[in-house]
This record gives sequence, C-alpha cells and structure tokens, in this order.
Amino acid sequence: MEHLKQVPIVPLRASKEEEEEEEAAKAFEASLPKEKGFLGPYLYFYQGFWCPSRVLHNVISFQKHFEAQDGDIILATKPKSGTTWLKALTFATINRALYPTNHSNHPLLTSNPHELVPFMEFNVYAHGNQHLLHPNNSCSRLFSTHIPYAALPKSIKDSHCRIVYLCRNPFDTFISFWEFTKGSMSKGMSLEEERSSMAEYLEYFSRGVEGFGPFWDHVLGYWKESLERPDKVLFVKYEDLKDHDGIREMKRLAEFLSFPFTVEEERGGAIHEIAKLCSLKILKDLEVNKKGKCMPHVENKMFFRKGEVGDWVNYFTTSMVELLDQVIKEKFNGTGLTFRFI
Ligand code: PAP
Repeated sequence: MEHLKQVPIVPLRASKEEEEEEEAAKAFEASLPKEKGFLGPYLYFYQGFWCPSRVLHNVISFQKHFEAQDGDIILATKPKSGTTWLKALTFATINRALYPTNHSNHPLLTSNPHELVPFMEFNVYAHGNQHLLHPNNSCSRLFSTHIPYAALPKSIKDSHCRIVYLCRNPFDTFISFWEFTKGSMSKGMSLEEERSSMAEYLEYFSRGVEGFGPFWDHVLGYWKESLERPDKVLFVKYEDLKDHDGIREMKRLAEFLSFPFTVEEERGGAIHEIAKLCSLKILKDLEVNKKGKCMPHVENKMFFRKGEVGDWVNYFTTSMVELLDQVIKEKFNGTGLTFRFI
C-alpha cells in the first residue's frame, strides 16, 4: 500500500513582495487604537470607525480597488438593522421580471439572502473572491456593506451608483446584536454571566466602541448624505418597513432604484407578494435558512430571530435605559432624525 501514502504538503512560499506587504500591514495594524471585540478578537479604530480586526484587510482592499459602475446598488447598514431583510426585498424587487414571486425556483427559496447579495468586506474582498464582482452583467450589480459613509471608496461617492441605507432604533439593534453574539459563542453562559456581559457590552456600545460604530456616526453619516443627495442615498427605517407590510417603503425603494411598480402590478398584488416572500415567517422556515451556513462560523438561522419593534423592553433594566437614552438624545438632538422605539 506504499503508493497510497500521503504526499507531504509543502507550504507555498510567499514572494518577497507579498512578505513585505504583510509586514507593512502588520505594522499599520499595530499603529491603530485597539479595543476588545465581542464577536472577534479586536476592534481597530480606522478612519473614524471601529473595524473588526478580521475584516480590516478586506476593508482596505475594498477602498483601494473597488470601481463602482453607475448601475451598481449598494445596500448599507449597521449590523443587525435588518440587512438580511433588505437584501431579500431588494433582490426580489429588481429581479421580479426574471423571477416572479410565484416562480417555483425563486433564488430566495434556495439561497440565503447573504449569498445573493454579497458583503464587500466579508465576501467580495475576502481572499480570492473578486469573481463576485462580475455577476450577470445584464442586471444591476447588488452588493452590501457595513462600513460608514465616510469610509466608502471614492468611486461609490463619485459615480451614479445608488445606496440604500436601512437603520433601526438603537435599542433593538443592540439587543439583536447581543443575541447574535450569544448565539455564536460555543459554550453557554449562566444567567448571571449573561447579565454582566450584556451590561459590559452596553457600556462599550454607549461609548461608540462596537463593530462599525459608533452607532450615531454611522447612522448620521448616511442620514446627512440622504438629505443632501436624495438621488444618491435612500434612507429607510426598519420600523417603517414593519408598518403596513412595508408597502409604502417598498414602493419608495423600487422607485429610487428605477424599478417602479406599475399600476397594473400594484393592482395585481405584486408588492404584497414580494413582502410575503421576504417576510421573516417565510424565510425563517425555509430549509436553506434552517440548516445552511453562508459564512464560516455563522449559521443561516442566526439571521432570523424575532424581527420585532420593541423587543428590547424584555431585556433592558431601568439603569440601562437611562444610559442609552441619554447618549442617544445627546447625539441625535437637532439632527432631525428620530426613532420609533416601540
Ligand atoms: P446582519 O447585519 O448580521 O446581516 P441583520 O439581518 O441586519 O443582520 O439583523 C438581523 C435582525 O433582522 C434580526 O432581528 P432580531 O434579532 O431583533 O430578531 C432578525 O430577526 C431580523 N430579520 C431578519 N430577516 C427579517 C425579515 N424578513 N423581516 C423582519 N426582520 C428580519
């Protein structure tokens, strides 16, 4: 059986140039302010936001190399603001001619929305994934990102590509992230440990130290741009999408993206059908979302939980409410942006 012996795997040697680049990247990382991360080892303060250490390299690569095209659509969110939902809604809306909602092979029935709309920093600019930049060119390219407006590549700001920003009230965003973090921890915590860990995370969140935060800079960056350039940035609130099945917001979305619903489509119930296909209830029960994984260490089911407005009341103590309330008032006063919390 000599011939079946495993051939020893010799690691490929990086070229001198690659080695130098890696050294420079390490030195750059070491020069950045650093804080503890809750999902990954660290957060680096890079260009005014707290970037998770595991994607810093990808973010830099995205900023350096991405060439936006006028037809591109970028879905931007702070984590846990309803990204998965926005991806599903946008994909279904702009592809409805190709995939009517009653299509038995609709991609949303067999793929998680994150597979259909890749993240720049987690997928496209992760090792060797740049082929994702060239999907079917016959339709608009659809991407997503968690990075703040100020840090977007110049070509996104200068081209005619469009950005849809979805925000969610900070209390529910916080709890959604907290539940997600708990879900990705390999071993469970006692109730006591959970409480103190959540209080600690809230303390970081209130100082702005959290993935892609501060929350207020993220939201206000896109908010201000949406006021100055309404043709460039569409600002949507999770809570508004929850109202009346999101019909009004879906019409805004479709018009903004130049895929408006016709009167005939509207009368025929096309908007309601998309809303239903993309609803939490339907997506959560699909086999692909119950069992699959679209990123290492992240099961698809973790993207679908309660999807409610006001779930935070089940978690926050009075002192926690006071802490976050004060920060949010201070940061958003006078900006014209308000949130619905319940
Ligand atoms: P991500 O930023 O990591 O991609 P994201 O999709 O933004 O996560 O957030 C997940 C939240 O959106 C969850 O909220 P919860 O924890 O408060 O429940 C999830 O339930 C909610 N969500 C996912 N899909 C939908 C949907 N179709 N409708 C409404 N809410 C949804």
